Amino acid sequence: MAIRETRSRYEALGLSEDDLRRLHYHMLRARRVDERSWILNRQGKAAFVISCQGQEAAQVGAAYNLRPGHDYLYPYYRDSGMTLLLGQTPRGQFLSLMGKKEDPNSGGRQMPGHYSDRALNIVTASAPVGVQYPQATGTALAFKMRKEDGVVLVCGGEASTSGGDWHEAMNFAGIHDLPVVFLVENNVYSISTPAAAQVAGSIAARAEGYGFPGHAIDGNDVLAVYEAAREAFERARSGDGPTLIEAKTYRITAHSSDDDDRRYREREEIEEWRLKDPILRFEKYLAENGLLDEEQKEAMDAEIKAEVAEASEYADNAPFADPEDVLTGVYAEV
Ligand SMILES: Cc1ncc(C[n+]2csc(CCOP(=O)(O)OP(=O)(O)O)c2C)c(N)n1
Ligand SMILES: [Mg+2]
Repeated sequence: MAIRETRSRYEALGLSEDDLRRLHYHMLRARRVDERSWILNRQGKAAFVISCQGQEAAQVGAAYNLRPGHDYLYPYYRDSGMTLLLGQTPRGQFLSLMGKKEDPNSGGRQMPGHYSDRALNIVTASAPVGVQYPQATGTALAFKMRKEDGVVLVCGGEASTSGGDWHEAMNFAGIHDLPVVFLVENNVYSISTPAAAQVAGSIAARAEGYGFPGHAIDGNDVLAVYEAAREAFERARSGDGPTLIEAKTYRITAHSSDDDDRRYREREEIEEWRLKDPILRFEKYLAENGLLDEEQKEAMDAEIKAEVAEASEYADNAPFADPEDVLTGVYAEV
């Protein structure tokens, strides 16, 4: 009976068993790539790491709705779970991390986390927090003016909603009923500043003031995120306008490899959230529904780890970007 009830949950969402396996695969792969990134940092091979760990359900559940190369993604620096799902590779991730010439995002010239891919319609983020929002609404306006059915997914952390860009974009999207989905990955911290000292009231509730729906959801439940995002994508595609989703989650790692989080949060708090780890939670759900046993889990993990090891090795041996390439794409050729 219990199995039937939870089963009907994903069946009601129109997801097949294969979909569930892919959701699991993409979350686990993003985690393993991220873990490897920290090792490369500690080995002195990657200067800077910024993590998706803990936010995989929010990222994979939302991005699973994107049609690669058709819809547009404006990710923020933690969204490797999204870019990997869309078709970027662990190799590309490590090449970028180590500043190698073959880095698909920028040829080794940008900081890690600035994802960019023309073929996949992933638009690079600028370094100032929040500037992606008005850019994303511009693309959504273009879709509308061209009468195309594309949807724009734009993402950021909870602190990015404290800046003007976010509000301007929300207002603009509301006025023009734009096909855009705002995903706020509320991970409780902005570097060392807790959300309580950074965000007034409810983020999700702010959408009402801009004339469209906002939903606060459990961002560590991949099916809940998928469901909210699917509804938002359908709304956007059918011309009904934007949706805001606030996915409540938690940043398991420090802000970045340059930050010592023992200075501003208790270890117990992290341990409490580790119990709500989105991947372990989904694995439990799959196991309870007879869709994953230990052997299958280990086989998938072994496959991912082999890919990650090969990718990391490849990137390690790849040549660095040429120093003379540093200004490519920065100034016009005269
Ligand atoms: C305009 C601006 N202010 C400050 C920074 C420095 N900064 C980089 S990331 C970050 C934290 C943003 O927190 P949040 O939006 O919650 O995202 P999270 O890193 O928690 O995922 C800050 C303050 C910046 N890049 N741009
Ligand atoms: Mg945050």
